[in-house]
Amino acid sequence: MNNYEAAKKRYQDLGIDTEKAIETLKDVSISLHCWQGDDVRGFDTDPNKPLTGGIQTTGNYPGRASTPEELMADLDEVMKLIPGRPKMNLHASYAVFEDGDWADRDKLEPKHFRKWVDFCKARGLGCDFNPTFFSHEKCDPLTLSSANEETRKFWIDHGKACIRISNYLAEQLGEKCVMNIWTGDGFKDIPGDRLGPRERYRDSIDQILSEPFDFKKVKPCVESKTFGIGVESYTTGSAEFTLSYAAFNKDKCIPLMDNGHYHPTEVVSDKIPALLTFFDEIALHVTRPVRWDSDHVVLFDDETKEIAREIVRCGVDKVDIALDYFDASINRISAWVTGYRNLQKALLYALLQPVDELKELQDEQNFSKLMVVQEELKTMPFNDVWDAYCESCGRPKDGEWFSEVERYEREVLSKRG
Ligand code: RNT
Ligand code: ZN
Repeated sequence: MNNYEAAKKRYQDLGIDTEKAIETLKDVSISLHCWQGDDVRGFDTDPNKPLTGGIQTTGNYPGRASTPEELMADLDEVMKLIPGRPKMNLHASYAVFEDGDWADRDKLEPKHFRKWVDFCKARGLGCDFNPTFFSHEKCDPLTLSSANEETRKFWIDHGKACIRISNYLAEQLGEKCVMNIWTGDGFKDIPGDRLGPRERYRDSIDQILSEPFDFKKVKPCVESKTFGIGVESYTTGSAEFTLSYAAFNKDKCIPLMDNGHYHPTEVVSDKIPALLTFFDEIALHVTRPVRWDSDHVVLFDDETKEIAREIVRCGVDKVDIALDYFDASINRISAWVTGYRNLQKALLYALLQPVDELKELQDEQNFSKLMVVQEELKTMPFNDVWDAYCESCGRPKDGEWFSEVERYEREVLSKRG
């Protein structure tokens, strides 16, 4: 008996079907965030301008992608090394302007994403989308909640353009497009008016969502946040604001939770079933907040496992899963691959839990056995099932992929200027 057969038997004894877990996971799509490859700079404005909106990348590791071609090549390298069903996740700032056909964000058109559609089509990928409400001269610093009507209109027009682009992506690729509305709108210091910006933000989202779209194909979401660097005192799109917006607009919008966007002892794992009590579908950004919203690479850690357990227990089809982190201090391909594999690992780990038994133990108030069973699951031969999963996806197992990242760094990344 090989290792996998032995592991399969051990899980079978607990009533768990490893083959079924493997097959289920192959069909769970996870959005791969293009912005890990170039430190969230994009291609539509000067790449050396500062990042605004309270997000930060730190580190100066060589090899950052600085053209669409480089970013696409890097994504191909990543996809060789990750099992599962990736979906692209683009920001509007990654528009590709062919023949010098530059357009500002309020004038973006589907054609500026034709290159990405070709890229996705050739690889059988769906694509999610994000309007980019940051790192632009029209951030004053507010966007959708700005008191300047001209500024606000510019950003509303950007949002509407992005609905049209999301529609195009969904139609061209035959897969739903999750379009996430996040702004870094907020203030560094104590505001003089907290309500006004929120009323304007609400009206702006209303206007964006008045652009026609088919809610089965395009899934606009609103992402909340507590604070960002430079935006420490007030965030227009707070948790209560965005959640209320989504709850009052269930026919055209869903809530998005980023697990870096809450107070440090709050956990998103617990919020998943809380929201799914009221919403049919929610979206997630999975990241690793180290003491704050630092956007470190996702690890196979306790909270990631717990998030995955809730996704699996509540229903994988109810959660749109995306990665959202950016580390510029290590090899970016390695950062992408490590986080993607870890989230897959956490989902497989969750699919190998005796869900019904745990629920029964809890309902019978057998908390002693509930603890023992959950603890003993931790030393099951999970690694052998993970290996089998990677193999059946035709992707390298742990221990087999990093040398390829080193080769790519030597031959490709280190040659970039
Ligand atoms: C920022 C939000 C947002 C961004 C991306 C680039 O705090 O998490 O989702 O990270 O849109
Ligand atoms: Zn996010």
